[in-house]
Amino acid sequence: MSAAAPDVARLKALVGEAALAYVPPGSVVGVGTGSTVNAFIDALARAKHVIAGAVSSSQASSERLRGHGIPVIDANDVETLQVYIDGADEIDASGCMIKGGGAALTREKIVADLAQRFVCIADGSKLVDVLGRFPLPVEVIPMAAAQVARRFVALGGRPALRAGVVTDNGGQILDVHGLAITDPAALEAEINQWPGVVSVGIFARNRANVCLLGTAAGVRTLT
Ligand code: ABF
Repeated sequence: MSAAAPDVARLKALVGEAALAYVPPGSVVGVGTGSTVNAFIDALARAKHVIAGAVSSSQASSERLRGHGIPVIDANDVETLQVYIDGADEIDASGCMIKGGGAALTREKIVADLAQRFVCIADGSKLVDVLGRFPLPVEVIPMAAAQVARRFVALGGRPALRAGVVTDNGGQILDVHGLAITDPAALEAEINQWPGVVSVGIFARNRANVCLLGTAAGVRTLT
């Protein structure tokens, strides 16, 4: 009898709770987006008296924070954050990630850039050897979507416009299938130069410093 597949929701709650240990008392916390981050926000709500507020990476996270009575602070009103807590679609052993499944990658990069420490929280299924099994999200200016898609085809990718999605910034998302991202930093730097790209969902230049992985055996910490 194989062991029962771990309940993913329980794993997300586990790492959401574990992330509290990385939040300095009295600090303003950088908060990402997604269902694992939602578990962190819910855990944070039980400790909200020890933080000064949060800088959020999406309207969805802002609404959840406010719903718990946690002040949401404008990114322009802070000079730095001690910690940024966010999920990922994929993460490798060096902390490089693919992010953007939740279409919030641009603001996630903005808030992560403010932080001194990036703590990624994820269930164990997100850990991969090579990034790219998850289709790479790229936020584009709508008028550039077709040209950016052609550039990905030239790289061997299979881009698809994410139907019915307009980001918090008014952009569109291309999801690029079929890439084996063996040099995340180089590919991130290359794609960032393409006209019309707002941001690419490779987090290598600013990768996770710590990763809390939820597994059936408990929380596995990668640094
Ligand atoms: C967010 O976390 C996104 O960048 C990424 O897509 C998402 C992962 O979502 P979940 O935690 O729901 O798997 O930061």
